[in-house]
Amino acid sequence: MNAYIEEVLAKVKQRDAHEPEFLQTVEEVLKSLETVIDQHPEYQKAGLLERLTEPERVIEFRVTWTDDAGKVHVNRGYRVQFNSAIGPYKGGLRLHPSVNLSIIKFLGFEQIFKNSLTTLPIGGGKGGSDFDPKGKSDTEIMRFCQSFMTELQRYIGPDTDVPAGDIGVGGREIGYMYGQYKRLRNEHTGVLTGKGLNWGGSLTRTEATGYGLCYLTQEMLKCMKNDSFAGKTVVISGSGNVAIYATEKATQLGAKVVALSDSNGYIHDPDGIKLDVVKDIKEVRRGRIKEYVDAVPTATYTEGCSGIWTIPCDIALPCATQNEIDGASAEELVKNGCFAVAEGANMPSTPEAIAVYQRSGVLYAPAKAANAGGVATSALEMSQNSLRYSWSFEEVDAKLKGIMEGIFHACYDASKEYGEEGDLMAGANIAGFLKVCSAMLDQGVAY
Ligand code: NDP
Ligand code: 2IT
Repeated sequence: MNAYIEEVLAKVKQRDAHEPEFLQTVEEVLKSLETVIDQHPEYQKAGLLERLTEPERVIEFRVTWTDDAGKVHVNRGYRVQFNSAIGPYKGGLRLHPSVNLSIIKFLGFEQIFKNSLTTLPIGGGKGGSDFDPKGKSDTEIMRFCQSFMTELQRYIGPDTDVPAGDIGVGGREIGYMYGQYKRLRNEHTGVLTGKGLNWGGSLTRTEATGYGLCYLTQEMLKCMKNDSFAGKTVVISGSGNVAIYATEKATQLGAKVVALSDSNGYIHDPDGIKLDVVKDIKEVRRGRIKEYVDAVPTATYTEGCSGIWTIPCDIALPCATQNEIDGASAEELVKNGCFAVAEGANMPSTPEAIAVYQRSGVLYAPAKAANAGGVATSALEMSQNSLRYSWSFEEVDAKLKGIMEGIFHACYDASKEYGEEGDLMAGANIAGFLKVCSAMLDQGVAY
């Protein structure tokens, strides 16, 4: 390995030894940059890799809130402002009991390169809390969000840092947080994205990550295999925002989606998922995916998550969470005929799973390229807020499609230019990295 990369990796592993998810993504990205680093000695001179792997700012804070019975709870809140070279920090907020600094740093690090790939002027950040929204009443969610924002508002702003949704944060939570920001700051600005359509939100933002995932996948299938979604069987994990709109677009493009999941188990509907049933369960009633079989008795429900990857499919779209496909699940997918994997979730494939895809010639669209449609549309929401204007659904959708096709080609071209033609993981890392590096070099170092 290149000596500079080796040295930086060793330093990060020593300094952040207790952050396995962060180390996983840093290792993946740095290892794919070997040729670039060899060709650009000026990066080492400017300490670029050391600077890139250390967040500009990490904010950790107490979030105190009261439940409906009057009991006081304390959670931990985070915002990692990772890199502002190309624009204000931008990235989602995750509310899930598993949230810790390692997870927020891995998501923030990925976000730097993803946001760079969108071609829009946004830096990388991420935040969240170990608060568990499951089983909480609306008023408990509201009090938590208000308390979280009471502290977070000190550090964010429309030109500084613009959070959005991620796992556990959708329109309801963004609304409560926005209301509190406005109350405290007396400002109606684009400080959050994913807002409601009546108060500054963008059409297509709700659909954007899932739709964008399918637009990029469709372009990959067309350009690398002269193929398309039409007539394909698709397995999608998760049943949240990304999974639902990936199902909708894949179906519109002629595929049959046969499985969805949540953290308890998965449903298999060989006739094709009825999305109106899923939307009613998940978006209206906030229920569990197993309720699908009550409405569609010909479908089956199985407890446990990883079994979903044993269902035969042509295309797999993991849209739940990190490390949900391990080496063994990847082997299962390949054995059953899967020829393309595109990641809606962030880092859903373990390094062992990625090695299986690469060994088996599976087309692989990595998360930072494939799921960039959400944040790209967030950046379009910021533009509309600055303009005090709003574009139609069709206008935003067309921009999203153009951006996703452009991301595929930027990744493909970079993979070719740096001697790894068709390796979209290397291409995404390289293309994302080069733009951030050039911005960092332009802006100098603080002495
Ligand atoms: P949601 O909260 O809407 O849905 C998350 C889904 O994933 C749920 O079905 C949930 O099941 C499941 N899930 C979450 N954690 C786990 C876990 N530990 N094990 C198994 N299943 C789990 O989130 P999103 O759809 O917004 O996010 C899904 C993924 O997409 C995440 O990786 C996120 O980072 C990524 N992403 C999201 C974007 C967005 O715009 N929202 C943009 C780009 C990426 P359950 O209900 O049981 O928890
Ligand atoms: O992982 C992601 O890109 C997101 N959760 C969306 C971030 C955003 O700012 O829209």
